[in-house]
Amino acid sequence: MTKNEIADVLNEIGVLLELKGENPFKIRAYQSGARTLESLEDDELDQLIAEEKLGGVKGIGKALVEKITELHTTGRLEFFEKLQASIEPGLVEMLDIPGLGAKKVRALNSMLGVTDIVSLTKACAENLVAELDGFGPKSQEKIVMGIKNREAYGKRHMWWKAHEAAKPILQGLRKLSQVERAEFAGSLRRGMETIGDLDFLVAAEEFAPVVDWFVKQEGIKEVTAQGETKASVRFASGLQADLRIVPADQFVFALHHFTGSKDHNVAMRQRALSRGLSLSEWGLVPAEGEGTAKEKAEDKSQRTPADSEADLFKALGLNFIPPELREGLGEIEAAEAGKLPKLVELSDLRGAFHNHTTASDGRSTLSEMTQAAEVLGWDYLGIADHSKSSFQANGLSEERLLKQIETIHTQNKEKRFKTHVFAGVECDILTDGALDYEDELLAKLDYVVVSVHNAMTQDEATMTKRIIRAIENPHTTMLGHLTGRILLRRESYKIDATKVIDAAIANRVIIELNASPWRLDMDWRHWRKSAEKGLMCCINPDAHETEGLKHVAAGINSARKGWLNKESVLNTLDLGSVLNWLAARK
Ligand code: DGT
Ligand code: CA
Ligand code: CA
Ligand code: ZN
Repeated sequence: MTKNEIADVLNEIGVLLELKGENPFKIRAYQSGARTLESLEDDELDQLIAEEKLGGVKGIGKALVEKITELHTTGRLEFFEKLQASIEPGLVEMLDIPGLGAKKVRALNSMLGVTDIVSLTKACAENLVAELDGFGPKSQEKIVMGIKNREAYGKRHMWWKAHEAAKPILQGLRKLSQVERAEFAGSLRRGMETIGDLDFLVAAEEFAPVVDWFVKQEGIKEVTAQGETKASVRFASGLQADLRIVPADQFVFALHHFTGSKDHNVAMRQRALSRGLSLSEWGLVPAEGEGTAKEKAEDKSQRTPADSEADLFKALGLNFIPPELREGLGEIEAAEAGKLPKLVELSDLRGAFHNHTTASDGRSTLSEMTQAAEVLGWDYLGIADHSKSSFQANGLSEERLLKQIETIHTQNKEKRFKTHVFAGVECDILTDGALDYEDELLAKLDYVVVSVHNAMTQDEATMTKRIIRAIENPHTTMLGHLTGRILLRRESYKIDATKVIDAAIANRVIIELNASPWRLDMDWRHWRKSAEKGLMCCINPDAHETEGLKHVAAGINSARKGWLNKESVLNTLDLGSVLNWLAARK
């Protein structure tokens, strides 16, 4: 196990011990042990364990040495497994409700005998939580809302997680000897930020073995439908998946149909009809004449041949429309006029600007992050740790920030990595719109990301004014996560997005597309119009560890859905051009 995976286990042990009402000192030992581990380098940990020197590290006691060593060498920990087994799963599930930490769950359990979300719902309905010490009517209301949201949100899944679950299934399908072609379809293929269910489309010579293979996938809890040409399953994670199998000559039409969206399909069918054609999942055939669309499509002499979706679009007088644009938002008109954008691609990115390190709440060190960026082939990496007011995220004091700037300059000068590091900060926008550091310090940085992290319940006018004031600060380079939303978990703060976007354009401030799969903020629905008005984008992973840098791929999905070409995205520029761009702003 890597140091961060081990730290995850230690943190989880802390939570479980808290649920059990263990001694706070013991709990804190696990939490601080986790933090100490994160601040090490992976090979440093290897070495400390090999030389049996882990006990000498401040913050890691004897009990932790044994547990960390066990996890590091075997990838398992008996103590942890026993602890997990000793706790009611219903209590752990309650931690999912926003605002409920281990301490509160324990209190609800010991004072009201609540053991799961069902009994918690009942206790709230009986007004018992409102009357409880340390809770009250407001927190009861928040819990009730949290449970409701959880049900609504529970029906959808983040694209990143859905994609990770779907990838091996697609690979497996493609390996089956009966399978000629296999693709994702639906919202997964269109790169939506959240996914209702996974859709797989297969062209095969023989269907039954494909269905049989599909319903036996690891983690399936229930096969909800199984037929000759399709199957639907539900995984233990709650994710559902549909499989459809068609003969090879229907594949392109079925792929287009099941990729959707519904609005796009409706508009495409209308376009076909206006040309005397009928478009369906079975094929493109003359609208006139005897028989159903399906029957006509089975007749080779009637159907339009298509080997690829490009052929299908061409048959309707259209340029190829990438799946991300198929939302029924004018893509057909643009394809007809030859005005589709050349969409930005993952391989266009040369770096990214909003990333954290262990200096604040990140879990990888500066050199680990730089090395990971180098492995990705990035020319540059921007470090933007939290500012001092974000104390919960270990935000940097002036002294610590100055020291970090110096470390970065030294690292660049010594050319330890091929990747150049920009010294920045994610500076809190204070409640009145002022920034969290003095101008003199901000001027020492290569760039400044400004973000809202507190007082998120301000009314729309106050929040809008607050953010615009921050945008007008001459040191501000870009605005972080415009709305603060956490997908399927927390709504946006109230904000007049159009006013903020216009202020950003007027002040030549970039708005980031925060590519964290939990955020994807600013939302793709705003980008097309904003970029047309001159807004510049930067696709930022907001990485808190090396793996997080890869999240730019989720940001690329949203950028493409927002019709962005590479000219609108700062981090497609090479190092020299970025330096020029930043210099021109100053
Ligand atoms: P999701 O799963 O809610 O994230 O969204 P999708 O787009 O993946 O929707 P899904 O899985 O229900 O269906 C996949 C595609 O199949 C959908 O985007 C378009 C097509 N489709 C499904 N049902 C209908 C329908 O009733 N009418 C039309 N025009 N298309 C449909
Ligand atoms: Ca779907
Ligand atoms: Ca579906
Ligand atoms: Zn932030």
